[in-house]
Amino acid sequence: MQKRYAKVLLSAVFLLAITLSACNSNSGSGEPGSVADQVKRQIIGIDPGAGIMKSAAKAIEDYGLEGWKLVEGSGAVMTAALDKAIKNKEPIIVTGWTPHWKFSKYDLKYLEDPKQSFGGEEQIHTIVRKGLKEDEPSAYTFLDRFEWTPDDMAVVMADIQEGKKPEEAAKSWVDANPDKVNKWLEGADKADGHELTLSYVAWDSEIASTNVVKYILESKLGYKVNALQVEAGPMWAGVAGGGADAMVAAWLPTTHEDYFNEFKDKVEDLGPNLSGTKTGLVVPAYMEIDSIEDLKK
Ligand code: PBE
Repeated sequence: MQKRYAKVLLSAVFLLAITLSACNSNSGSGEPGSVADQVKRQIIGIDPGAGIMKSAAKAIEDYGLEGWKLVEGSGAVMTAALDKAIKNKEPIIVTGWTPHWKFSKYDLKYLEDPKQSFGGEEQIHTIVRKGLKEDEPSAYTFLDRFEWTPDDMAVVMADIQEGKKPEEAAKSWVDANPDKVNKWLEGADKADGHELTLSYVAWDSEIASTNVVKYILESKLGYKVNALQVEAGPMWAGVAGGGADAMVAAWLPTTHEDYFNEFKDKVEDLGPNLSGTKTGLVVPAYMEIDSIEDLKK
């Protein structure tokens, strides 16, 4: 008899719990359960100097997301937060970009951006210091020709994500793609130990590209390369001021628009090294929203 009583009680508690959690997931402005409340009106950002932070702040403005906060951190902190949320099947909104390994590891989607706060199509450009052409013609020739695809970059990023050292991942890709690499190097002489500095930011996409370029400059052209990891502002300022020789991490025309406008007269833009990038707000596919506009609900 007592056992039966306990069973009924348990069922009742269970039912109550289900009912409560169903009420909780009701959506509606400001009610507990709206996406805004579920994510505590937070967008998980990256390093404050990243162009995507400016675009995300603009999105908060453009879409009238009052009370929303863009949380500063880093690329690594952002992917750690994403990983944790997905493991717990929790909602999360992050600043995201393509190419990035997170899209092959997790089922994610970009929120539509009808107001184009994140801009339209863009490319990653190679930017060098003025005078590099005369001072280091071999490096200049290669850097001018260096151009690869999001799929190429994805291979390097995936290797690094799976635990390979960036230098090793770069070497594997270069060894596996001699035709591409040799084309970039045609007519470029060996530079016998000349020193070069590449500036970059620790974004996963740029860790991949910078390591590939460094490896080619060193192993094929004989340079000694210092890969200088800095924030976005110093990355641009370094090339403009001559402290760095080059960088392959300029997202244009939108993401690094401010930096470009500030430094364009002091650098040389060698054009795109990769086309087909995207930036925006990214969520796990299990979240039931599709557009940045849905965040207002
Ligand atoms: N990113 C990756 C950078 C450029 C490369 C999109 C995070 C940014 O400045 O936002």
